[in-house]
Amino acid sequence: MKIIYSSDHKLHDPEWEKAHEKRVAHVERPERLITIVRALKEKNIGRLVSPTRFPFPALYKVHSKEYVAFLRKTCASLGEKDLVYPYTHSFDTYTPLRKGTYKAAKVAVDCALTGAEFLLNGESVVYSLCRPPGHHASWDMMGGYCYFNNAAVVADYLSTFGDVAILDIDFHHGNGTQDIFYRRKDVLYVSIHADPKVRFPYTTGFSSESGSGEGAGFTKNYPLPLGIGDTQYRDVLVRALKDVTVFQPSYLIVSAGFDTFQNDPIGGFTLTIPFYETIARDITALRIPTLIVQEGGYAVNDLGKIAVSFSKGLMIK
Ligand code: SP5
Ligand code: ZN
Repeated sequence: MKIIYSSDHKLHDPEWEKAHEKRVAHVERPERLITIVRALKEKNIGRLVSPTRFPFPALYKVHSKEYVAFLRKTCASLGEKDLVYPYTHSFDTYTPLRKGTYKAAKVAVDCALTGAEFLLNGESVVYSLCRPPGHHASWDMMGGYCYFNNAAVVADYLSTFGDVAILDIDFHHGNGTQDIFYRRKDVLYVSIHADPKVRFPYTTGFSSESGSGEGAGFTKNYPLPLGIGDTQYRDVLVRALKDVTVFQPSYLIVSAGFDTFQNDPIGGFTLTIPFYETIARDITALRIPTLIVQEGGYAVNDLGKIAVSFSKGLMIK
């Protein structure tokens, strides 16, 4: 299995976030991917491949030119130590800009697109280690630690070759991805996440949101109460995978967040490490060419083991 990775993600280090006007340590740190890559190497899992640089048109299908330019210019104006929360194009106080944020976010998109290119060339499963994550970013808004929506860019790109399903298993609802495809019938969005009444992003991800216009019926939301464990999660996963099967996509993109893990510092489900192998096996059993796009997951001490467990499930023939 090819694993797409660039150390350029380290250019983005949010360091702290604002919580009730106080600075608290940020959980979306470079250590997340560093520890995942170290664990995969130690266990000899997959083959690391560097991303190639893609031209901008694919990005402009999902994000406005004005937004992309805003990110580029704002980051370029910053000094090494600066950390700013912009007043426009941002919907929370968790998603700061540093000097290197724009470059890291662009490379994360390139990681996803490079993975897609391998699918088009006949690979069955590819794992793109994207960071910063993407599924909360919409047309012209950053938020939820996300700047460019890696999964959405790649879904739109692949949709020119056939129908695409996105399965979002991050702990949080992917409001950005949902928004981008809400009116489309050629990209199915299916998400399993924590009840938005009690967890970020709070305003989207309810089961009543199911798409609109031509896209009616092509968005599916499965919000779950806090505390859910492996067994209950699997029941819902099987239902979500049924939705994917019925849609018969040419390509499947998985927005894979590991913040569903029992010890995640900002999560609230109780999934165990071995269960990630089961999730991956259930996904690959569909036999659809699949791109895994890394989203969240903040239990830095366990992320390596989780990624190893998940990857083992991906590689079962
Ligand atoms: C991609 C992804 O998983 N984004 C998650 C965004 C959730 N942000 C809201 C959580 C804010 C909680 N801040 C807690 C600080 C703990 N030190
Ligand atoms: Zn998340």
